[in-house]
Amino acid sequence: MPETCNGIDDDCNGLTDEGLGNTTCGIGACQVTVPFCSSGQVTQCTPGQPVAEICDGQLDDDCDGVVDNGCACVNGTSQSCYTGSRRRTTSGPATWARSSA
Ligand SMILES: [Ca+2]
Ligand SMILES: [Ca+2]
Ligand SMILES: [Ca+2]
Repeated sequence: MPETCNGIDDDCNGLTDEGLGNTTCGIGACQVTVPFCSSGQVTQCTPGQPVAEICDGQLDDDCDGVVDNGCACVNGTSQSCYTGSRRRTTSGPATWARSSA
């Protein structure tokens, strides 16, 4: 029998609930990875609590999928600082271009 999360060595290879992988939930700084199975039970994955965005150039602290949204521009960061209309070019590398409209 294939291994399932039940606390039993279903496939009789001497290991119990092995190879079932992990569960990941949440986004940004709230992302949590837990073992899929723990003590014979499927683990509930609870995302971390969002906090106010911190302008650290790295983490999506408030977990809305955007890093450092609402932060002022800082030299050396890759955040888009252009506040006018913008569009993504439809071919070539992913670059932002000033809209002609
Ligand atoms: Ca097994
Ligand atoms: Ca941040
Ligand atoms: Ca954010």
